[in-house]
Amino acid sequence: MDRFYVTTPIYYVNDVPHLGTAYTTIVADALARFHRLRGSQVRFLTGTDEHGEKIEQRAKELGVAPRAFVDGASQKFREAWPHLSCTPDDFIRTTEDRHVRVVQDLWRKCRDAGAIYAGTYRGLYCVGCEAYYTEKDLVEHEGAQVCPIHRTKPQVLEEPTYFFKLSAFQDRLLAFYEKYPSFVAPETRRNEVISFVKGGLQDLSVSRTSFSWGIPVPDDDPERRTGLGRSGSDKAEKHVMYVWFDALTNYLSARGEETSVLRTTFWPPDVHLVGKDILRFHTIYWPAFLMAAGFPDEQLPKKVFVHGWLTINGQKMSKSLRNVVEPLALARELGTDVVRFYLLREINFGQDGDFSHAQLIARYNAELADSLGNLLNRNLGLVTKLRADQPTLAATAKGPLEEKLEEAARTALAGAIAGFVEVAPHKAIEAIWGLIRAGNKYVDEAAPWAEAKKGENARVDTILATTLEALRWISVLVWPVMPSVSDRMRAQLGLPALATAQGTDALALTWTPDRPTAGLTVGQPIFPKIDADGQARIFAALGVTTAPEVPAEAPKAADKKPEKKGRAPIEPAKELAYEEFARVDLRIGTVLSCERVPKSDKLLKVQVDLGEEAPRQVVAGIGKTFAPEALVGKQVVVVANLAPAKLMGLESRGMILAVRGESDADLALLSPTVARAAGSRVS
Ligand code: ME8
Repeated sequence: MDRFYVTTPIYYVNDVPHLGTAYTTIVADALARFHRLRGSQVRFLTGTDEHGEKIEQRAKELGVAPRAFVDGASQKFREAWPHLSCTPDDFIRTTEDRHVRVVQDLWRKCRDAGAIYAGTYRGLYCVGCEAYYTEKDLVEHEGAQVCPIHRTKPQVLEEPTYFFKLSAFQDRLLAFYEKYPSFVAPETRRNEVISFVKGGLQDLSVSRTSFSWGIPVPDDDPERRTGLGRSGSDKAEKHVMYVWFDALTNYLSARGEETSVLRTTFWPPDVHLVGKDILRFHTIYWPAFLMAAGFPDEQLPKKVFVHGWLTINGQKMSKSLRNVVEPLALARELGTDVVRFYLLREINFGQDGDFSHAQLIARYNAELADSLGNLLNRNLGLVTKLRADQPTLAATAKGPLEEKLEEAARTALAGAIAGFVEVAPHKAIEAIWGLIRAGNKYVDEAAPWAEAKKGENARVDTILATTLEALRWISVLVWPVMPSVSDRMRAQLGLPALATAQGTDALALTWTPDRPTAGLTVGQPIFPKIDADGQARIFAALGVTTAPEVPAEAPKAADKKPEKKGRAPIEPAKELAYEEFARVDLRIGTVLSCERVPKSDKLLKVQVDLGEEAPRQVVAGIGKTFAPEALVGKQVVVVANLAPAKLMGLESRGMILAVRGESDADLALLSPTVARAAGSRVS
């Protein structure tokens, strides 16, 4: 039987669960649910990282003993995740005995293999990152050299330490990345890691003596230490482990004791999900520790999937902004599943993404209320209206429309499976929504109300049964992302809630459009539309200001240039449903050649490569700003499905997007910030 072991980072308890940590946990939960749905044996692990200087400092600030502090703080994480429908199989704490034992055992194995030696560390340390830095890692900020993440000056450390011989693993790590190309994903992160390792690895300080809140280094007999090389008093120092040696081992210690079944079943991990901030720890240190302890390559974790960074309404997450997108408050206002859906849908997993309240409401209305909710309510309504008196609805009068919908269902199923397997939940959702869109289109085209008028009852039954079948499939497909929505849909469809069972693949769906009507209930719409008042209420409850918040770097009001007189306020355009926007085919084009249109000072005839067989000719009114030769080789954004038009007798097939300044002679072109293949979709 297949098994699947997925992990999140274990979160530092000096913070509370927030949108960033919720994001990784929700993705892990959706993956775990997908694999459970397929009947695999699944282990989903999360937990808390409770040792280290940062935590010790935080407890001190609060005036409590570290132990009492971590107990309370860890509990907040444990309690938060079920409120987001995240159901980990285990929650590990690094202060638990089961963990401490395994970490010390791993240390002994590394030490006995000669990979740990005693010495003195002289260098820089950022407590915020719990990471060592060299001068060249730092960045300039307000005249000082600071940590690139926390913008604080690192500590200068000089203390006796045990080193891990990371430098000795450089070649084996490179060979490992070569042999297992999928170990680091996405590809760009893999390249980043390889080039970092190729640049040379320094031995890593893996113990600290200047604080005590950590796992004691085992067998740390001062008399046995050699090479610590400082005064006799140092020999009495107690070494605790570097917090990352301790923390990374959680993935191993959660497997339990030698005798535990988990131990054999759930190793190696299938996917470690991590944010890009902790890429190196997971892709360099972690496999190196395991290698040192004697793990063969095939027993190392299979994949570290590195995701991007979330911003909030376009701004970096900060403590004050976090309150506004406190995940549990969002879930209370909008529903847990809506928050899960939005995060998984909106962000291309792996890339940076933005959490925007306005976009959340827009997606909710377009994709949940208008698409999924509409398909369900409309069809149950039609059954009640047209054929409630029938005990069963059977698809006996099938035609090409039914075939098309069945095909769309199969495509959605395959796409959803592929998306989850490749750790791309956004692709899985896109595939599922392909079926939802097809379902709505099908009902419009098949028009059961018109068939009913004609007395074509066999057609009416066929249409209703076919749509109900599509809804049944959808209720299964959405479960990993929206488990409660799936339950509610199924209750209205007269189907039992999904129960996962090991060895039973609930995604082995068969298309059987043949349904009893008993049990079908038109319930409350599961996604009532949110109108402007509703949005205002939600925003008020969450403390979201509708006006964009002033970014920290923005000039203060007094420094601002006075507004130009007579400048009209920006009129908000009429709201556009996402579905409508999605019909605009925006593509990246590369300008191959360009010339002026005779007798026009404004028009340019541009040949653009859109990744098609032949270049497209676009006639663009940008000639007052740009000389033709200046555009060759530039990448632009093209509306590719604009109906062809004739301008001064020349055919134009598309439109190049530009932003107007003061006049037609002051245009700016839109262009990707990094080169993209011609024809890439803009979305
Ligand atoms: O690093 N966007 O814990 P941590 C996306 N204890 N994800 C975010 C995010 C954001 N703005 N902010 C946080 C630690 N995350 C260590 C891990 S593992 C052996 C030890 C998520 O509490 C993301 O997954 O700082 C990131 O890697 C993690 O939270 C960091 O959590």
